[in-house]
Amino acid sequence: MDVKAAVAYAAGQPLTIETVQLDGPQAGEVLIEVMATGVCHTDAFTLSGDDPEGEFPAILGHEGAGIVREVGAGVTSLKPGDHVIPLYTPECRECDYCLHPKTNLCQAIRSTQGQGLMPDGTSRFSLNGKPLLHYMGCSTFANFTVLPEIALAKVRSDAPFDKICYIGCGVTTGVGAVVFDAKVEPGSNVVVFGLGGIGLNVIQGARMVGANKIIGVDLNESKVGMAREFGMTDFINPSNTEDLIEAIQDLTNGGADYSFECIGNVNTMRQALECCHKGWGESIIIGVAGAGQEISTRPFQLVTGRVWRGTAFGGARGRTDVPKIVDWYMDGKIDIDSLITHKMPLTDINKAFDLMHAGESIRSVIEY
Ligand code: NAD
Ligand code: AHE
Ligand code: ZN
Repeated sequence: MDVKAAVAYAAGQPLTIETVQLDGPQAGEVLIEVMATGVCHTDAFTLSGDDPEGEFPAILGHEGAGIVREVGAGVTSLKPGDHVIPLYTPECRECDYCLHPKTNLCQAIRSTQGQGLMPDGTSRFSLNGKPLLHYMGCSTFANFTVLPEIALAKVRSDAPFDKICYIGCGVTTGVGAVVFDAKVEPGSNVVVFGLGGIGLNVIQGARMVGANKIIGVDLNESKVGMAREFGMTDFINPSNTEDLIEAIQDLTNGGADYSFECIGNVNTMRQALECCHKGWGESIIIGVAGAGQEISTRPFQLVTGRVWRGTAFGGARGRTDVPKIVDWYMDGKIDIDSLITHKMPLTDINKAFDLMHAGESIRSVIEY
């Protein structure tokens, strides 16, 4: 079938709106109509050329919501009409990773997904007979896409697509990092580096679990108002602060119980570790850093009890946890609406990237 898509032809180039061809679902696969998709910083990261796995031409986008239109042979858990959220971290419930209690990183289809291909090693998308690559197993910058059954969370049908698409990445990553990975205890002091689409969700996750101080760190002061509405108690702009670590230690009686790096900068990753409390503070890396970049610190920081770790998709097991997060939204436990600062049609998708780079948006959502 013909579908509308924003094609990334090469790193550093704007996306091009095209009519491309999409093959139907093969065995174990599902065709969905994408109703809405968010634009995440990771899409911009891959488009910039910094992603070691970034291959072109590809159809980017990994933060969508849609409706099942057709299922391939052997699909049992979904049927046409079901509402779904695509999962870049699938949940097969059978691999060693899914069966291990300490990770959400299902590896059932990870190698082909990283190459921009479906599990059988081919692409469903093409243009003029030449294949186009999938992205993060989702490719939501197209109004129809095909995914494996294990990479779709079935969600309630009364939830609005233009809001719950954000649960496909940013909301789950931020809130989940607090709830599923760090397991932040009530009364903890939390520091959040980066008050963008991820950091604000960390803040609302920290508020939800009853954190004490929630300290935001950002260079862009225009983020402060929204961050306070989401639960930030204190703000530090590093460009006005002589010693950031000392400022955080002063606010937290010696250091953070938990810090979250939501920028993707290896220097702030180091600061996020070193602002943690001696003996027990844990720093969780969420931000994605470019090819070739490395983190460093004095090993003494870890010897003296600080813990450095990371999280993907907030530690959520998608088919199990994403429907619950949709319920949290529908029950008013988390706010998504205020974070969606811009909406636009697919034809304007490059504006979403411009707004993100200018620091003017939290989330832009494309509605098909
Ligand atoms: P964003 O652009 O919305 O937010 C980034 C924020 O960081 C902005 O407010 C910006 O002003 C601030 N910032 C930039 N440089 C800074 C600095 N040196 N010091 C202080 N603040 C600074 O991006 P986002 O969508 O929130 O994504 C954040 C990061 O998380 C990205 O690297 C993205 O790729 C990554 N991410 C990771 C996962 C995961 O599963 N691990 C999921 C989604 C996104
Ligand atoms: N492909 C990159 C890394 C990109 C990355 O870290 N992706 C995160 C999700 S970001 C969502 O916005 C992730 O889930 N990683 C785990 C995984 O298995 O991809 C690289 O460096 O190669
Ligand atoms: Zn993302």
